[in-house]
Amino acid sequence: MVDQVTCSKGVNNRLVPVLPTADPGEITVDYTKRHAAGLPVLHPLNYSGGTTLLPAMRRAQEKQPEYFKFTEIITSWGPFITSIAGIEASNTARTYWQFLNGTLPIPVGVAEYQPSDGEHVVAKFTMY
Ligand code: B12
Repeated sequence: MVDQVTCSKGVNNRLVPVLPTADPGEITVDYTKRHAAGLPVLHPLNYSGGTTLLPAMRRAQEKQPEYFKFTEIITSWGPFITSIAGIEASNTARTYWQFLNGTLPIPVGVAEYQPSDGEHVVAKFTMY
């Protein structure tokens, strides 16, 4: 049962519901490697039972919103991360948050990607 539904700004500023997911894994967020444009490193921990990256990110945000914050929109491919730590992707500046396993871009979105135990997922603010 869902007791709280938060909303984020979707395409054309429509509000889209962001449903909490049960039993997420744990991640810690390390901002020490962050450069001027922002480069958080997410350290997934305790991955089990089919948990993907997004529920763990939501859980980290719920626990410490002053430390880790992100926004997402729903697209035809699913949830797309539009900002981390207040740093927003921009179509005009052609910037986005890219997700990598070490140095390799992950092949699917954060809602589908399941890191392995101890994997360092890097969220890198970059250009396309
Ligand atoms: C252009 C593009 C991008 C651009 C979009 C920017 C823009 N304003 O155009 C950028 C470079 C930002 C991008 C990023 C990513 N992308 Co991309 N992208 C595409 C591409 C080539 C075309 C999408 C498009 O324009 N569709 C047409 C428009 C009209 O439809 P739309 O639904 O409105 O398009 C939006 C969504 O597609 C969204 N989007 C783009 N990529 C992704 C990925 C995910 C997971 C989600 C949820 C949304 C999303 O951005 C579009 C513009 O707003 C597709 C491949 C394809 N041919 O479809 C891959 C594709 C969708 N992307 C993919 C991936 C994996 C990613 C990343 C996760 C890569 C990464 N390692 O970080 C990131 C998203 C990270 C995040 N922040 O959540 C995969 C998804 C595979 C899957 N099964 O989930 C695809 C299919 C490419 C591939 N074959 O690997 N992408």
